[in-house]
Amino acid sequence: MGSMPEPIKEEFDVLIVGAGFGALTLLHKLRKQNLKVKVYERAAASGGVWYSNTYPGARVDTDAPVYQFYDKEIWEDFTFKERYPGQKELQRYFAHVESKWHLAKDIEYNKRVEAAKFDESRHQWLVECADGTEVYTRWFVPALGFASQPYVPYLKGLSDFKGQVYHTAKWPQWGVKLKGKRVAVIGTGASGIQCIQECGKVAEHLTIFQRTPNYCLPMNQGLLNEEEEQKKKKSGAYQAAFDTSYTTFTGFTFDFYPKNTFDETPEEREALYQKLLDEGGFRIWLASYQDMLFNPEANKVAYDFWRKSVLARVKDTAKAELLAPEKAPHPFGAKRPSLEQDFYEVVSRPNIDIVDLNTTPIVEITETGIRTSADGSAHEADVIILATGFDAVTGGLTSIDIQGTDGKTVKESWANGTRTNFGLALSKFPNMFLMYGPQSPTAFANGPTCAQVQADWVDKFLKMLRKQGVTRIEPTEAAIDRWVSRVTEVWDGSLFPLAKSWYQGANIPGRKVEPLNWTGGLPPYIEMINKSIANPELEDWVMVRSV
Ligand code: N01
Repeated sequence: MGSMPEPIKEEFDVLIVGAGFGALTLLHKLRKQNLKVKVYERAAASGGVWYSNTYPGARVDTDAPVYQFYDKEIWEDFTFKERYPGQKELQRYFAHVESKWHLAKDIEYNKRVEAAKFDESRHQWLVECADGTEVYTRWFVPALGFASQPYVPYLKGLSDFKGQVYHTAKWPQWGVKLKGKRVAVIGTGASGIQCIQECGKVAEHLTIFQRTPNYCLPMNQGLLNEEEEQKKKKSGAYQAAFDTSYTTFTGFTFDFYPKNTFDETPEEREALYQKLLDEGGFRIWLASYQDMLFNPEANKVAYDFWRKSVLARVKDTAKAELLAPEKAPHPFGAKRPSLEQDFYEVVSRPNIDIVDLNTTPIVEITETGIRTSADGSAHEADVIILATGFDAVTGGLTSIDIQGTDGKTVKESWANGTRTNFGLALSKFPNMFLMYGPQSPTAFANGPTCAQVQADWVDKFLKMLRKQGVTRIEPTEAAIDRWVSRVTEVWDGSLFPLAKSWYQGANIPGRKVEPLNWTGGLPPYIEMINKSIANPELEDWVMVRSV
């Protein structure tokens, strides 16, 4: 008997991996081009980070109205209840988007892409999923976000711990009871701060294991009134905010203050800082003096102001010195600050301890808690929360076995450094476009603004390529060299390299430290990516037209 014929594989024009902001807007746009588009999402619902990060207190750090899609069909009848919406509301929002744009029929959930290989004879990618599915697609779009690969550091004895252990990004959908428990939180990034702020209110005892203090900023949370918001929508205020977001450095509605720190008197500075702090959110970081992230002296003035505001709230001097040390551990804003509501009041409670891992590092996890170098016995805990972050920006992509035309995976290709053209495409990986990936504005831009910019670009580019009969395209090495140099040059001119942050992969032991984001601002980025495809010869690209 002959062998069974291979089953015929399904073919798509475009396969998008992940169902977050980038993927959904791209799916919606590309379907209008009559393309056969599919989204594969490993989780059970859309939302990306807003599906997986269900830890207590998870909420977005962008204030209304720009943390959403700018399509009127979506915003006209959905109004967020809070100025900074929480994770549950964002999940509801994603359900609203799916239903309005009728997306569900083109998304497969619980579908994990494991590998992809470019087939030169077909100019298509062969994509394999964990469930054994194999499909062909002409265009392949990993839209994995920058925080899809949780990072757990090596902690001796972790598997011996008899209590419960959770990473913030792998929190059970059904929740975890923390009330009355002894809780230990390792890590004080954005996830740790939000989690501590909530669980500190219910836990019997909370121990915070801090390596680097987070320069938390007041959120100035508030409820949104449906009637008021409707009025704003009708008056054009929403549309104006969306339009503004494309013109600012970071895709928010505010921009850097167009003066240098020492152009103003100490009194004027104090007044500006206070105003920005009172308005809340990232303003004191991203709407402050334009030299704050470039000039160390200017930065120190900003740090000292911030520190004073924290000391006024934390009366315990030992805790205050750990949370806002006299000597700044890194420049103000060179690591991502977290937004807080009452974090400093919560950590001031007597049932909360802060362990400084710089003076007393973790030695091991025992069956009942965490032992540091200073302890005879461990810090007893019922629950350990790992708020230890992500193999950020590149980790999602390098964890998939995506093989280029030279036989190397993305991970192997980037062993000596990340290389992309505009954070959108790679050499030797034809017909592959990234959304919200490395070397694009990603972590330095409001998420939805960046995602919509890049989805517009992919949409426009594919329209043009299809019109010209292009079936295979990849950026030139020269274009990539230029972009990597540009990304590095802009980064090196700032104070960002001085912080050991995930912005440059410094949080992963052994990882090459390099700028992972474009820090030159959204407007020039938009201009550059559009210019690179405006030229009919497409000199940044190598392409093949099929007859
Ligand atoms: O991760 P992080 P995150 N021993 O990498 C510590 C976005 N986000 O999940 O700073 C002890 O920032 C580490 O210490 P250090 C946002 O863009 C957004 O909190 O390296 N500690 C750090 O304190 C954010 O920036 C939102 O010294 C260890 C922490 O773990 C990004 O995601 C909410 C350690 C990790 O912090 C990542 O945030 C949440 C070790 N071995 C996240 N290893 C909102 O919009 C690491 N740490 C609200």
